[in-house]
Amino acid sequence: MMKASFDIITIFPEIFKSYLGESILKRAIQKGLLDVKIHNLRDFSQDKHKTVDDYPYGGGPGMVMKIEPIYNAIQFIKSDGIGRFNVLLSPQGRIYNQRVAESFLSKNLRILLICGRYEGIDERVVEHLTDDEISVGDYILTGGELAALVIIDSITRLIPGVLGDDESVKEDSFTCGIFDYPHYTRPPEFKGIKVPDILLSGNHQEIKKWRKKEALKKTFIKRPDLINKEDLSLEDRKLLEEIILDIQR
Ligand code: 4FV
Repeated sequence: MMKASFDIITIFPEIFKSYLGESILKRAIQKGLLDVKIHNLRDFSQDKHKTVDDYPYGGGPGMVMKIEPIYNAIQFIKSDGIGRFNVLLSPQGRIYNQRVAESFLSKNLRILLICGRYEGIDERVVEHLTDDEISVGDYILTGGELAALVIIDSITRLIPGVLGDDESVKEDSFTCGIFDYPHYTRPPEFKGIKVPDILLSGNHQEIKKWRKKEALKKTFIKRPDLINKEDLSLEDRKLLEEIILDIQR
């Protein structure tokens, strides 16, 4: 049985309890498909004030996360003899996407997520205690905890048995390199806006074709950078040419 396992180093363990205590991730934990151990970094500080940050050498604004508590936390976590893949969440990391999520899952790694806070983290953590540095986007958060939840969520949902219907993953946006097809549900008409007739036709072959074309069209319009023509089948390349002609009309 495939399982996602994470250790999290954070100074705000409570942040994780609500998100992991609801819905799909809660059920994944109950089913034994997800395991998350949360470690409060302050428990690994050696001074009586539980200090985890300090002033930056060389001056400058803000505080810097100290290396010793992080080192102590990693040593404690690894003392169970199970190897960890240490991931630092940082805006300077490689950009996280579906491919990275799939790659982490395929390697069946027990991932240790280090959540930064403050102005930054002692560079020696990056250089000597980190196997990978990941950014969830080119913007600055107040802490790495949200980034850690993004990684946990996006990897866990790929595990068979986590989502109600495992077919969903196969049709996800990005899984096939292009966006998912448009979705509709009742009512068939809302304030004069109708659901596309094809979806009410019951003609599953035509519906499949329509969905493929719409997915390709949406991707071409919104994120043409995601389309790599070399990866498209001959049929899809023809479909794309049809779409481009339709748009140009
Ligand atoms: C971030 C990101 C991020 C930087 C200062 C936490 C913050 C604070 N993490 N992807 N973008 N982290 O902005 O992962 O330490």
